[in-house]
Amino acid sequence: MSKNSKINFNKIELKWQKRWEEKKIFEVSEDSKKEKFYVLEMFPYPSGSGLHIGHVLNYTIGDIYARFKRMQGFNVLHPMGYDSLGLPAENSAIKDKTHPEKYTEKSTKNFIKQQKRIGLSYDWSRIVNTSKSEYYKWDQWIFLKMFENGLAYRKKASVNWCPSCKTVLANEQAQRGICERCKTALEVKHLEQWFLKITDYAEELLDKIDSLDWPSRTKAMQKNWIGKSYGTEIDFDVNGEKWPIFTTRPDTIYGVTFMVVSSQHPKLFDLVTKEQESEVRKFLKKLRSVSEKEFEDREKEGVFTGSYAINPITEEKVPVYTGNFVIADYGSGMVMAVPAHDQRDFEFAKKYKLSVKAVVQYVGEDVNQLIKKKAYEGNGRLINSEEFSGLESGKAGKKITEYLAKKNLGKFAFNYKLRDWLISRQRYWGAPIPIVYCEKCGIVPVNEKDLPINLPKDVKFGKGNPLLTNKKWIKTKCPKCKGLARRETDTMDTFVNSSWYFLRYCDSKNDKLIFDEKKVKYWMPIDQYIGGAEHACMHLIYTRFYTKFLRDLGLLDFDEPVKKLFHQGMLHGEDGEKMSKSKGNVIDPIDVVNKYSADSLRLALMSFASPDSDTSWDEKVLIGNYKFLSKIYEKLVKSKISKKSGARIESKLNKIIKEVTNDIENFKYNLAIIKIRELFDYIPDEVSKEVLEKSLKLLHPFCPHITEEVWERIGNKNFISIQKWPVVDEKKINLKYEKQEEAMEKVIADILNIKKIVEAKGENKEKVYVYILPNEKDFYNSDEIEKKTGKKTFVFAVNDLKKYDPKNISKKSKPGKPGIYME
Ligand code: ANZ
Ligand code: ZN
Repeated sequence: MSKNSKINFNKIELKWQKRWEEKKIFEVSEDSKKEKFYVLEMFPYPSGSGLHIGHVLNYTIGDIYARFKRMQGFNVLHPMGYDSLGLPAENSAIKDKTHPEKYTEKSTKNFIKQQKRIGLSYDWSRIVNTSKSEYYKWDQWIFLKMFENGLAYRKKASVNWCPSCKTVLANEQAQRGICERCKTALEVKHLEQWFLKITDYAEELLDKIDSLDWPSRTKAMQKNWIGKSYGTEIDFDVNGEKWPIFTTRPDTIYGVTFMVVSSQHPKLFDLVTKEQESEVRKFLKKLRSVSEKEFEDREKEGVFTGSYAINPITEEKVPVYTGNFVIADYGSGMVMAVPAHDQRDFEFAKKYKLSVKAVVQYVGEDVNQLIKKKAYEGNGRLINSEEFSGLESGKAGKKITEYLAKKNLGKFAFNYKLRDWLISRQRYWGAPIPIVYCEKCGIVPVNEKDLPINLPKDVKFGKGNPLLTNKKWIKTKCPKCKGLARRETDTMDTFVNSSWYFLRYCDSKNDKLIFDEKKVKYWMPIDQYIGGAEHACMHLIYTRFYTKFLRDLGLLDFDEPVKKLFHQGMLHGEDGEKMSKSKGNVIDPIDVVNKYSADSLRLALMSFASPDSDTSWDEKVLIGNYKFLSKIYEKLVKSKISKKSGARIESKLNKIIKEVTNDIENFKYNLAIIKIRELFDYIPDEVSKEVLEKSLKLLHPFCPHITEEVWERIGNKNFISIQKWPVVDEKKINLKYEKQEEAMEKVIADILNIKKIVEAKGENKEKVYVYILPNEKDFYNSDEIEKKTGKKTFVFAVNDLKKYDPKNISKKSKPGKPGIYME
């Protein structure tokens, strides 16, 4: 707090936070007479270290929007919750030697306290907490519904297995083939895992993207993630078995010189001959598990399987290799390699001395020269392709496909990159998968009435999945035959929880149903969702998948959960670097609140830059905003209330109401703040209550506490938080005033410039003469120029016969640019 300030912001802020809470003014219920508006910020994982500045940025952006919409008369749903299941909580708890439940309870409490301290206008009665069984019961319920509909299934999958932790890791926890926790090299294992069949919705997920009012980059990323590609499926014969091979370049079929099957393919060993077996095994052992993204970067390696494939069009026999760059579950997991026209195949061929045969001619240069160095991946006219030679690539591809189709050896096909969602985790802190294994009946879903399957409290952490050590919990009865059965010990990926939490907010306390359909119908879809761009793919695709599934169950009457989406920018440290403890540039929001105020912090965060751009923390901006708030607080509580306001302030106020309304609507908060500050600077000491109140309302979404306080001090009983947003009165906007102001600003700037030049020459001039065109007479006011420049000022019209103009400067006056003379 600055030394000479007498304002106790902390006291004011705590007072209003308490009153908002006592009067429950942000709690809402369905009201058919009022239009609803659902504002949502992505809910946090409550870590033990409390709110960081990125959280506060996210919540403040949302809170300003929620307050704005509320004042505009909407019935605003603005809820908050905690994504408290998951691996980070489990790991932190292990590190702190506590139970994940204790750890998350404590962290959540702290989060709530800190969020309240920022002045966020949440309906706190609707809190959702994913680690409570009241919540994850419904995760399990959705799983059962998906199981019933064939959308949850078990299948063998190649997974990242840590031999030391004895668990499967998600790709994110398995960077570069090393376990994130114990740094052991990972193995690839084929294990039975649970999947959700998101691919059933691939087409709709792709199709509806264009209709969303979302940032275009995010939409492009989702399209890419789903990744529909069109091509041809060509049947190759391998050991008498048909392998449909997916290719986007059927025009290159005459250039196939070998095949590569994924080294993670479940049917790999069907292809490996006795002679090659030990070499293949040696190769597999050497391979480390990597996430799919890293496929692109690493060296292409492989080994001969011993088998050959027959090209259906040339009837040529080509060797089948197994390689590390082919994805097991894309297409058929085997590629026809065309090293002359595919760079990956080219590198592989060079390494293993396989032949390269050009079949597409480059325009201009000889393709055979070109492919000495690298593959030619472009289009061109076909060569070495029998009857198809001479055709252009695109046309040739079509012709070749049609030819194969006629002979029943191939067909047009498409593929999605999108894979089914692997949701099983061999970890404790997640929702147990509601399945039991019975020796007689096999895989049996738990009965709906037996939900929730609670996580047992009594478990041992350390090695492997802690659920495996609780023998009492594992032992259960088969729901079908009542015989002895064993519980599934896998838990669900945490992304399951965040895929539908926004629906639960609409009816968070319902203990009979996942939610009341009527309530969800009233509040959904989310009108404005706010969160980080890093969630563009997984979270934001899963929410769309869950919505479509629940719609198909008949529970929802809309297709898309999020109408509008906004991504906040990244806030860096004052040095422009990413905030991190090691760099010592971390800003703790609660420190800032204690030292300055929540209102100053909120205003500063929105002043640095447009909320969607990356920016850096700036202490000077914070202090500037703090001083501004101190100044206006003192000015406003002391201001004299007059009956009427002048036309000038009315004009300015209405112009700014119009602009700020627009700016907030479009998240141009930084621009809105500049205008609001200008308005407050302009407010005279004596002002009408109406002007004062409207100005306060404009500032309110940004600085809710200080505006409540002034609102009360000028004699209002009710909260400013629930007042009506000011509406522009266009009639009162007088553009002449704006022009005048602009003209004055310009002439003052010109005078100050001349003054500088004159002083630089060591001269000193006391008087200023300004010569203006007669029709601009009202624009210039000598008193004000004098006040701002400190020079005695005389303003003359150029046609004034009595003007003082020894140097004939008035001749130079132009519209908007008066002549200036100093002496
Ligand atoms: C022959 C060929 C020749 C290809 C050529 C490309 C260029 P998209 O769908 O855009 O990713 N492919 C097929 N299955 C694969 C798998 N399981 N793992 C890795 N790569 C696979 O690209 C499809 C192309 O990727 C296919 O077209 C195939 O290589 C390869 F000059 O077939 B192409
Ligand atoms: Zn049974």
